[in-house]
Amino acid sequence: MYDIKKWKHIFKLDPAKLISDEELEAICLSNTDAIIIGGTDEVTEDNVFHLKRRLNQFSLPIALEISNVDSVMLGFDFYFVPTVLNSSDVKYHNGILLGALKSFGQIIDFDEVIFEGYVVLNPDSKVAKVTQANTNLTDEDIEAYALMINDMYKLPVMYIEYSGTYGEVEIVKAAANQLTDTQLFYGGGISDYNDAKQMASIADTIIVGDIIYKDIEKALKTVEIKESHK
Ligand code: 1GP
Repeated sequence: MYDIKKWKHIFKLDPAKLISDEELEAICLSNTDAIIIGGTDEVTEDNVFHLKRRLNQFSLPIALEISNVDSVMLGFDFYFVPTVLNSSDVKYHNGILLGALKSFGQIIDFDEVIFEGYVVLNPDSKVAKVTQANTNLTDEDIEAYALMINDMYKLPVMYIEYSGTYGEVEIVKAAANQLTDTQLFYGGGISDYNDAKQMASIADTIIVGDIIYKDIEKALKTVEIKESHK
């Protein structure tokens, strides 16, 4: 069984975006710790299935981050289930989850399910718009969310999500300083090695997404942060 606590670096692939076989192979052989398949919109059973099938030839762990119930399927090593704590719509707290449990509750292997306490912070991102997230948060708000996740909900993962833009270091530090048990994921705007190194020095795990589709070489360089953590 894989130990997600040891993961320092994850590539997140959007099933709605095109990636060549060569690029996919480079991503999978890059020494990243895992692949997440996830996106905000146009995530369908069809495009998740096809991307997963292309990934099956590689031996690294593959997780599905669930954004809608229709695109959930068997065969993943992990299922990451977000709860967006600063969303103003209960659907993104537990509404999608309720639907998923009604459909799959009896067959879920809960050892494969990782509940992620999301805080979405880029107001211009699709995820912020879709979830109607209140992104106007102070360091104190972030600290309180971290306490909520670590000490009250006791979730395994807190995910600071700046999707599409590089985040504020002080905000990420504010979260990191409160967490004693919960693993801190940081994602958003990591576009080169230096960004990756900076966020990897604060968060437990960094998630690299968009740059894969914009500059694959730069994306691959971000994995080198693992060398300094050995
Ligand atoms: C998105 O946190 C991930 O959910 C990664 O963000 O696409 O901006 O790299 P980017």
